[in-house]
Amino acid sequence: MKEKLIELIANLKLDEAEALADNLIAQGIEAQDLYDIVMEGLNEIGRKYENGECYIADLIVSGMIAKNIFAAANLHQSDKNRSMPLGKVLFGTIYDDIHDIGKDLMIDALENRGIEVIDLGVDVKVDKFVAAVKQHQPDIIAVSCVMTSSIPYLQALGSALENEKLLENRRFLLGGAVVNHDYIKIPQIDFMTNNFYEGIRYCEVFLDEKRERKLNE
Ligand code: B12
Repeated sequence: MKEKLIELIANLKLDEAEALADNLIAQGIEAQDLYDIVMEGLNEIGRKYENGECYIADLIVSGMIAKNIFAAANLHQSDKNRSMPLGKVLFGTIYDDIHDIGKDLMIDALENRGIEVIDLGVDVKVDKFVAAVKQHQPDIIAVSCVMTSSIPYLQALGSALENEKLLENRRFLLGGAVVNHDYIKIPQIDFMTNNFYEGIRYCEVFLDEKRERKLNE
C-alpha cells in the first residue's frame, strides 16, 4: 500500500492517490507514516522536474495532492487545548520563494497547540522580517525556505537580526527543503529541520521552558 501511494503521487494520479490515502487513514495509519509517504512522493516529482521529465503544472498538482492528503489526515491537529497562548511565533517564507505548503502546515499545527502565530506570508524581504520582529516581539522567528537561490537572503536576515540585537531571549528557526543542503551556514540560526514533527517539538519545548522560567522569576 505504501509503495502504491508513493507511486500514485509520483504519477500525479490525484483522485486515486487521495482515495488510497483516505483508505489508509480509515485503517488508522500513523500520521507520521502518512507524512513520510507523501514527502517521498513529492521528492520523486521534484526529481522528475529536475530531470526535465515533468513541468511546472505538475508541481502545482503535486502540491494540491499533498495539501489535500495532509488536510484529510488532520496532520496538524492536537488534542491539547490552552486558554492562554503558550507563546508567539513570527512566521514567513523568505524573499524570492513562494512555496507555502510547508509553512502553512507548520502554522496550522502551532496554532492547534495553542501557540499564537503571525504569518507574514511568502516572498518576505529581510527589512519586512526585521520590522515585524520589532513590532510583534515574538518568542520565535520561524522562516521557511525551499529555494536554494534564496539562501543569501537567509544569511542577510541572520546578520540583520544580529546587528539589530533582535535575537536575545528568542529563537531563530529555519525549515523547508533547503536545510537538506550541508553547505547552509548561518551562524545566527538556533535550529534547522525539514521535519514537521521536529519543528513543532522544538517550538513547544522552548516555549514551555520559557514560560517555566518566567513563572519562577
Ligand atoms: C509544490 C511545489 C511547487 C508549487 C508550490 C505551491 C505552494 N503553494 O507552495 C509551485 C508550482 C508554485 C512551485 C513553484 C516553483 N518551484 Co517548486 N516545488 C514544489 C515541490 C514539488 C514540493 C514542495 C512542497 O510543498 N513540499 C511539501 C512541504 C510540506 O514540504 P516543505 O516545504 O519542505 O516543508 C516541510 C518541512 O520542511 C517543514 N517546514 C517547512 N517550513 C518550515 C519552517 C520551519 C521554521 C520549520 C521548523 C519547519 C518547516 O515542515 C513542512 C512539513 O513537513 C518541490 C519538490 C520537493 N520535493 O520539495 C518543488 C521545488 C521546491 N520547486 C522548485 C522550483 C525550481 C520551483 C520554481 C522555480 C519553478 C519555476 N521554474 O518557476 C518555482 C518557484 C518560484 C519561486 N520563486 O519560489 C525546486 C527548487 C530547487 C532548488 N534547489 O531551489 C524543487 C525542489 C523541485 C526540483 N527538484 O527542482 N513549486
